[in-house]
Amino acid sequence: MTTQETHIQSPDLVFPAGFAWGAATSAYQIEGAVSEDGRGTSIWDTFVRQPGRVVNGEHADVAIDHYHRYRDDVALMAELGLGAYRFSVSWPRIQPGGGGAANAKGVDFYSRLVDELLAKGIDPWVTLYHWDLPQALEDAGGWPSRDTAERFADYAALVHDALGDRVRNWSTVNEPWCAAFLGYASGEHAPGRREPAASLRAAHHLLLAHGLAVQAMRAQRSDSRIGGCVNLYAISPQTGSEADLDAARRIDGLQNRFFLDALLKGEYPADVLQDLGAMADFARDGDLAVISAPLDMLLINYYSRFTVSGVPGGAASAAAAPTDTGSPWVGSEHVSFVNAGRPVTAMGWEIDDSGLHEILLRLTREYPRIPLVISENGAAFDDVMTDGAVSDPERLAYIEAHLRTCHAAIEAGVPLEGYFAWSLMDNFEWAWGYGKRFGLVHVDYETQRRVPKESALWYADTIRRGGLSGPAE
Ligand code: IFM
Repeated sequence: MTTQETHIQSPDLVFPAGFAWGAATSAYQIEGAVSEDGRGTSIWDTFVRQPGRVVNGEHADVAIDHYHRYRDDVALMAELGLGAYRFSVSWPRIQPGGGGAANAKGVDFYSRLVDELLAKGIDPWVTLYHWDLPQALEDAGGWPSRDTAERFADYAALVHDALGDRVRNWSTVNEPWCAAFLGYASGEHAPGRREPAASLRAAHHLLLAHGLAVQAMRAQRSDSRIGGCVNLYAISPQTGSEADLDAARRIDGLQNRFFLDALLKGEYPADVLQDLGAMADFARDGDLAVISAPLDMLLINYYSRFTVSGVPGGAASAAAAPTDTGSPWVGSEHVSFVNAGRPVTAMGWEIDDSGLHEILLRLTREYPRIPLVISENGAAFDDVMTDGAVSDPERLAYIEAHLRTCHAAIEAGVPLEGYFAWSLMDNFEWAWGYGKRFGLVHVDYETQRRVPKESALWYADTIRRGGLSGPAE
């Protein structure tokens, strides 16, 4: 691998010492080996086999074979100079049937991965749930069932017990919004259900699962740093009209405040509960106290801004628009998503780093102060391999712009402690299959060959220098 070592200069925009420079992945998207070493079936194994669920009927039985290639992958991370690597543990590898004792071989895989990372000086950041619910738990009701939250706490304790001696940084549930509303309202993700009231119960139980897991892990040891992980969007009304402002309030309510207020304030937003009416029957006394137990950090996944209109049928932007299978924004059927004309990624997501700035400042203004980490940020583009190399200036520019924004936010007093690019390597992009490439590292899905893209080399250089060149935003 060639790096740009010869061009190293002191950066103009220096990040604080100790800033975590990382990249992220998740188990189902990269591991493959779905039937090995006692792994059970997850809802994604089931979902991908249902006709029409995933583009081209693709699945992740092999994915990018990380389960077998993890040593090489860690060596690649070390070559890139990553300080931290965020990965998720597959629940059905640890508890194949969703309960009971840990599957020793499943635990052993993550234990070896952690050791390999530590041996290379890379800090392992573990996510406990990135959407691969054991199918047995879905069969018993899935996330709309309260029992799933209790089961999650047992699972979290097993993983934390096995790895807590070597892993300091933990997050519980990745993007509960997606797991609840794409999984149970629009049906775009596993398990593919389209039941609005159930999706709200799922959202609450995912948050409760987070809180119960935090309790269980804290009872085991006090030196773990534990965070919740939310996917936040900047939301703009298309105009200042009352209808558009109300649309923005609704989408901000379900996308951002529902999760932030529960985690950081111990309450659900009153206006959202009012919008939901009779469907807002999911919480029991005491749940919100469990959900809002103090955290060591908040992990934020940021990709884009939504511009919304209160006029139904406005010009919908391809990616942001609810699909024809139902709206993931439960109870917001009078909202339309508007293409604001910004450049878009291959997902059709508008590129807007100012949205990240807005979110970071809003968090420090409207919520109790807590260390923040960007746990995912990145972009899919239609990469082309030419003469064994991938030039991806759009991805590089995307990441650079968002890192500049991170720096500006830190300068403005935001306690931002790390940045994880999504994703380390090209992988299985859920219902989109393999067609959407988010990786810093290109993967040839036929040969499994990994080749760092230009953005990866640039990121490696940035990490080595500890910052960026050029004027602050
Ligand atoms: O690939 C996903 C990831 O699993 C969760 N956050 C968004 C990414 C891009 O869609």
